[in-house]
Amino acid sequence: SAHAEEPLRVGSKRFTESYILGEILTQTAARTGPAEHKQGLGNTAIVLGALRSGAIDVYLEYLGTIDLEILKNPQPTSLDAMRAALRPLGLGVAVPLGFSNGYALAVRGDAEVRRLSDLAAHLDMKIGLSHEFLGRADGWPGLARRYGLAQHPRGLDHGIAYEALAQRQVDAIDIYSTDAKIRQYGLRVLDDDKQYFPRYDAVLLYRLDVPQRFPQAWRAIEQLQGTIKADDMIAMNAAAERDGKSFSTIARDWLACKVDGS
Ligand code: PBE
Repeated sequence: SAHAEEPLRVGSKRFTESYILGEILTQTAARTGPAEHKQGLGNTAIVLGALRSGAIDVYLEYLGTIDLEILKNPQPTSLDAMRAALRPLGLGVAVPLGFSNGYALAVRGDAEVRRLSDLAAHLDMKIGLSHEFLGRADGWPGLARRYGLAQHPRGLDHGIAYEALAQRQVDAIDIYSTDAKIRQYGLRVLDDDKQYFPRYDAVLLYRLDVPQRFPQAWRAIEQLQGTIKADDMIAMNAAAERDGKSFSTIARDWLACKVDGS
């Protein structure tokens, strides 16, 4: 059993939204006791490793990522199936926040293509993809197979992908559906006309002993269920990337109006 003063440790991945949600979880837990945010640990594999080793207790993950990338299921499964597969690892899924943040491919607003299947006939298009998407089972390899795409994408840091697209260094990029820059750059998100991508609902991935070790923090965190809609998340991502607000300020402002104000 934990020492009374041991902090609840929250992790996050290395992109805007993950930092913000890590702050929201940490600040929520901090109202009940010590809490610590280990920010921007790395990609999915690294944050998962930190969770499994006990270096962190909880982080915000996405259902499709749990299903296809973490559990390596070849096809999307059910939430019950995911829970059953995670239990032997000492992990659980809970508290859907109320939005999903999915992968898609996007092009400049004046491009000819509208659907992912249109890409097959445009071999001249240069595709730039975030490094994790390039290698993931639910990323490029499966997408290329499903749609018969023969392009050779290059790896791009997601932080500079929108600028590279605007500068015409590439003609298509992978986007996260709650990225504020989709609207800001007037991009067209290509229709996934062969339903390749699964749902990526935002949920907590946590060590199963957390509710017993941190009962008050856990009850506080449970109150976040269903409270963040996609437009809220897009606005928070914009506050960071467009307005340059700090992740902790964005989280504090959101908690002040959403939780205290309701
Ligand atoms: N994303 C988009 C994902 C999956 C879809 C970047 C939010 C992630 O696994 O982090």
